[in-house]
Amino acid sequence: MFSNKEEFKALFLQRLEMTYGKSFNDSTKWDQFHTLGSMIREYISPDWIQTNERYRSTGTKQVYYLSIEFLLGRLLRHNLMNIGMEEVVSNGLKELGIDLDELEEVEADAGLGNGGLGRLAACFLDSLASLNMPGHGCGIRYKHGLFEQKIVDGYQVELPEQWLRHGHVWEVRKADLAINIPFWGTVESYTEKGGLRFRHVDAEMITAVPYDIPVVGYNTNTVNTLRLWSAEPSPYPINKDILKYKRETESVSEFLYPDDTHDEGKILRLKQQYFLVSASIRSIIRSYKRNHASLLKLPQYIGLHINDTHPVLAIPELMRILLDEEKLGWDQAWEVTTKTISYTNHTTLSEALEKWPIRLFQPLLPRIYMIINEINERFCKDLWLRYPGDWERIEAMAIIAHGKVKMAHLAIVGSHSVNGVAKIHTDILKQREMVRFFEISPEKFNNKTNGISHRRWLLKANPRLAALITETIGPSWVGNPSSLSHLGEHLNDQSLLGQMNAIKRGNKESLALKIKEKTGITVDPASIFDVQVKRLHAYKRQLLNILHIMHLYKQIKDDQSFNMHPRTFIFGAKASPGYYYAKKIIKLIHAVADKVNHDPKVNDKLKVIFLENYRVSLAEEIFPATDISEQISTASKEASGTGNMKFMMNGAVTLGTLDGANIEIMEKAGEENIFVFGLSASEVLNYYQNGGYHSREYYHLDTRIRNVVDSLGNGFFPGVGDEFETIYDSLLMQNDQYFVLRDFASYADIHKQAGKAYENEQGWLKMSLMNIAHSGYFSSDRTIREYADDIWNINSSPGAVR
Ligand code: 26V
Repeated sequence: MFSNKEEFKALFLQRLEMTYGKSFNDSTKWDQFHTLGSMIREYISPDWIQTNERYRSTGTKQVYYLSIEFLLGRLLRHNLMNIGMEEVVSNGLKELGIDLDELEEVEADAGLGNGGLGRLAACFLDSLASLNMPGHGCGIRYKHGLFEQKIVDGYQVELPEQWLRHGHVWEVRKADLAINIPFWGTVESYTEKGGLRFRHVDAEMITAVPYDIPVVGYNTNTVNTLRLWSAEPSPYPINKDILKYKRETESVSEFLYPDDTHDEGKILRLKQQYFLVSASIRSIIRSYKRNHASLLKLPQYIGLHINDTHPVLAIPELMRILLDEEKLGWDQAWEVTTKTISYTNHTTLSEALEKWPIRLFQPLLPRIYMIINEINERFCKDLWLRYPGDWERIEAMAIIAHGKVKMAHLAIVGSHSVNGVAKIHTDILKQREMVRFFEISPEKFNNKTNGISHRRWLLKANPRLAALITETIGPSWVGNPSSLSHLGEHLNDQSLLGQMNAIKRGNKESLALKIKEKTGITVDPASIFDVQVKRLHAYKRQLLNILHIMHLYKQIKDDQSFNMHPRTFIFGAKASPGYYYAKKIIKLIHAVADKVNHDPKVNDKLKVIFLENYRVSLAEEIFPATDISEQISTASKEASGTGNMKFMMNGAVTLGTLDGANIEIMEKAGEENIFVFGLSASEVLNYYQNGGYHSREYYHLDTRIRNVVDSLGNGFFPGVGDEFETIYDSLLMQNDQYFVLRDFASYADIHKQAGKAYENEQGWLKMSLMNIAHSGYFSSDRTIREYADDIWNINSSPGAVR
């Protein structure tokens, strides 16, 4: 291929002209990006082949991470960095008059996820490959990733996302490895060697075609695989309206998270889930059988990890293969299955726990339903032996009850490991949400606090800070992020603090330019950049943030002597298309922004920015430019959060509740380096259990609260009428179920403290430094090592260092 700048340039020019049949001068940015991407993919290929060969020849155990979401973002710069060719390529391109930064912008984000869960999967793949661990991803190649958000007149409008419009340069289609997946039809029984057997007949087939994406480790020649399945019509003849069949088939991999508020959407979502697991497991077993005679040893060589309950049909699907195809008995099949499968829970919110109506499930997946039914009956029988007569308990724990299949129960019963994603989350699972399951199998439950790739979120996203860190403590932190702690030894190094300050200022200036370009609004890089970026959800309480901004606005207007360090509040958030309340909050943020940003009386103190279409590539520009990280979910509700870790690693100081991983951030960074406010999780859970909260009391007793809440409907926002009535009602009529008013006063107080702290520049920089220094724990490398040691039992299988 190429090993230096000159070779790179020559090959690049030759490739470009050969592929596109035009001269370099006539080429577009897209031609150039595609040429470069395909060169890098080919560069990676020999290592990809060798990695697979290495895993095969050593017979090492391999793990497959099954996930309905992978939020990869862009891959060009990431891959260049990981293969150590960033400088060669960047310099070579420069000599051709191409700016790599600009070329990078051509790549569409692979946005195959909603938020934290999907991005976690992407960080895990990065860590697995970088740690030379045999771990691969299995997902769906959605034609349209998460919708593109446009804001029109303050309202969110969703447009279909088009990441595949120009093709995806990193993928390799493997049509010869396609697999047919059966849906509908019936189950037939027959006897064989005296035993009763079952087969699924008259099914409608959907063909799953794999597209493989190489997952390149950092500074190693390990290249794992992310296999994404695309749904295509089956080539077999069928007695059906062919166009209708084609449409129905292709719809399976058309959209990420189709609207499932109606039956048709629910069926589609269930189809996606079975499509993913069935294609993945059939292909995994197919390659396993090339090297192994018996499926009984499967757990010794294969681990299947299910990322939340979406891929939980892996359990009955593996059972089906072992029973119907491999002809094992139930007990053997069950032992193999449970030893192979492990499960991560990512939420305790009851509305997010999947339950599928039998009336939809059974006709779509008749054999799978039968197997779940059998699992349920055997499980309930065991419970009966353990708790004779305790119907109430058995009903509550059953996998099938009240006409529904409870996917979380199936996941716990059918796997050998159940983990939460932060200490407090796992404790809540063990002590409350899943306490009855914990009682019968305590050994299954464990915690794996989430992590993020420090390579993507610090080394790549914030190269100047990364370089300063390396200059200060040496380069070992890249391979071993916990050694970032050595930064703590430089707490009094004025020059270091000064440089950190300059880097943050530079990053804020870049973001300010972006804000100007996107919104037309000028923000002052000397102001505090106070940021809340994440999905819009009531429990994440963007409402608390915006109500507090309204309060600040009123204070500045009403009180001439009021003084505060100027602030720029920045939001980024997508609301689920059918989530009416969340969309109202987006509108409210825009109404406040409109009022504040156009009021010259407050403008030297306050600006409110909403950055539309929040996604991975935008996040990479925001985290390095943030001073204050808003992590303000109602305590007990956010399982972990991972944005909180990205901010911390980039030197932002958390302002948050004691929820999710914020608690561990506080433990690591030190109480003096984080701003904590609000109810604790146990206080919240206590209110839910015993009552005692009356939001109206807070409204009546606190004039600040009354003022802002009244502003939602009293003409404060001209021309909006009763636009915000739903929000007003949620706070006062529905007793504010996320404790926004309850936490308002302490939130306002902590903001005052944070503002004051910021004015002490040295003090602030030290807080920032301590956050970076203790962020190494939150590298996904640490998380993945824990999964590898405690759950998967896999080892590092190193090739050579690049
Ligand atoms: C999904 C839904 C869907 C229906 C309506 C309400 C609702 C509420 C929450 C969810 C979340 C589903 C699972 C999930 O994405 N969990 C996130 O996982 C992250 C990675 O572990 C973690 O950092 C976040 O705290 C957690 O919310």
